[in-house]
Amino acid sequence: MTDSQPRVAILMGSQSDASTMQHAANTLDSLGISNESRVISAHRQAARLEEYLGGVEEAGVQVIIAGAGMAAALPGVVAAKVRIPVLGVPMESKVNGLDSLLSMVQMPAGIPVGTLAIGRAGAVNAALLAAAILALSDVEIGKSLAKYRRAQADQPETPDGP
Ligand code: RP5
Repeated sequence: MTDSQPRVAILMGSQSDASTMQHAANTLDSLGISNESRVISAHRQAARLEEYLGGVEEAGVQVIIAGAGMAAALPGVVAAKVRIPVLGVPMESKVNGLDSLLSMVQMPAGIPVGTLAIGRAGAVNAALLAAAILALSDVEIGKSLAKYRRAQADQPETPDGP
């Protein structure tokens, strides 16, 4: 979902991260939370990232979700530049994503990144955590989140497959 004032920004280091990070966008969409996605590498497009982050808080973004693989520097670099919460999603890259996870989670004290699980689970949960943060001051998002949790709890007990 994109509109003129997204509340959550989803950043990723490469087009190759897009299929994983789409799960974050889909989850935010299902909760009715406006979001925008941008591919901006911390290494390859450092100047573009700095320019984007310079205006992102004033534009109304309240949480940033950043996905990256390999050196996985993007969430940490983003967190160094903004005051709003930054949630990191490690991509399944070279060593099943363990390299990305360990890189991302090892932030020095003072600049936090809320690092989630590797891959799809992390992308979905980053969106749900962003929703929970926004729900602290937005009753409607709180209701959407409660509905999502109820639907999950009401899933059938019987397996679909053979
Ligand atoms: C990281 O390097 C990106 O986040 C991506 O996960 C990884 C590989 O990027 P590509 O070489 O596929 O563009 O910066």
